[in-house]
Amino acid sequence: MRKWSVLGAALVVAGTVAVALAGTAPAVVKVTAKEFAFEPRELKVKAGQPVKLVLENKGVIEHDIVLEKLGVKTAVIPPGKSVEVTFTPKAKGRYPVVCSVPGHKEAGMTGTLVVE
Ligand SMILES: [Cu+2]
Repeated sequence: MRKWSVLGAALVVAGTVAVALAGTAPAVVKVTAKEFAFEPRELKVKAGQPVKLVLENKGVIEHDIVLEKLGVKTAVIPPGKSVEVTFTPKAKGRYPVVCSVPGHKEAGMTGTLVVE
């Protein structure tokens, strides 16, 4: 009986350390925007781990990146500039990514954030 409680306590401590480590190290995800696509189109991150999303505009007109279901939105940035936003996805799933400049989503500026 005693052995099991020691093992249980060790697991709880190990779990806490893992959560603490995940909490301190944001995953850096780089995305480029051009007319009219994001590269890459699919981004993979882990639930509960902070994400630093860096958008670089390699196009010739303004773009942004929006994950409406996660409440994430960057400023609209001009060509040659970049912008970053940090957030922590809590729940696993597939979240649509779009550029919110009128007409861009329809032209193909969409993608998916996969939270595993
Ligand atoms: Cu755009």
